[in-house]
Amino acid sequence: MYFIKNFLVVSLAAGLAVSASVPTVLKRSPAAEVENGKYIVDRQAEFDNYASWTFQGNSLPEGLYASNYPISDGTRVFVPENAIVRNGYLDLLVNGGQTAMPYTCGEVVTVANNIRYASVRTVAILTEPAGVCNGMFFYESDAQETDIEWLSDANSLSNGGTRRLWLTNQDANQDGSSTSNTVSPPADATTAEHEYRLDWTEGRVRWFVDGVQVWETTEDVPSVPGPWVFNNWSNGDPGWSVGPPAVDAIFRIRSIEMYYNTA
Ligand SMILES: [Ca+2]
Repeated sequence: MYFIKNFLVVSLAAGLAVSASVPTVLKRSPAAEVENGKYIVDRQAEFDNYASWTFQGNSLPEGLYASNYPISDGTRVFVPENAIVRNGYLDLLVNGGQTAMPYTCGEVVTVANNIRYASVRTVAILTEPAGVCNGMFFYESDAQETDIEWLSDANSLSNGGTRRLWLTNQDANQDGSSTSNTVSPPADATTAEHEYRLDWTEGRVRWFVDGVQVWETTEDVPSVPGPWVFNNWSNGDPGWSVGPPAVDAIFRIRSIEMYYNTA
């Protein structure tokens, strides 16, 4: 990637007198193949439905809605005003400089609330300011969840000094432990768009970054239907999100593609 990108820059500089901008070399998952009305992903998963969201204008596209509810522990509240469509992005905002709980946060959820198995690809710029958790995940309950999360504070006790992308299945089998792994994010994850993908199929979850599989597991895989959620939040917990952020902290989503089945 690094080599290719720089080769391209050199080529453009040498070959073109005027270049308005240097195109970024994108690495994205291939689209599903369509066969007999089914969407086939990687020749191993089959889905009936496809949804694609981009963010033009100033309102949320059909199929997504903004959350408006407080978390029961009183630490934070999701407000529609913090799910902002502007400049071609969905900006999920945690306001900077908050001093009193509940901290205001932003979240959108799929109108489809009966998703069971999906390949979801989110192109986004993760949050730079410390003190939030960016989430892209399936959620039915605290025991039926598979997720991708970004903790923007390196000093979160979970991060332990190095910011990482968290990949987790919550404790579906109720043995007292979730199933989790971390990977290094792209080096420019907080300034450039990258694709974060989760493929949830029966008995297996696979995670991808920029079209490359980074992990998979067959442990604690959820099995019930529910919605997909995209959020940005802080509750001040030093063990996880830390925060709240000193300045406005924005999770910027460029697009979402979802191949999915319902149940
Ligand atoms: Ca478990």
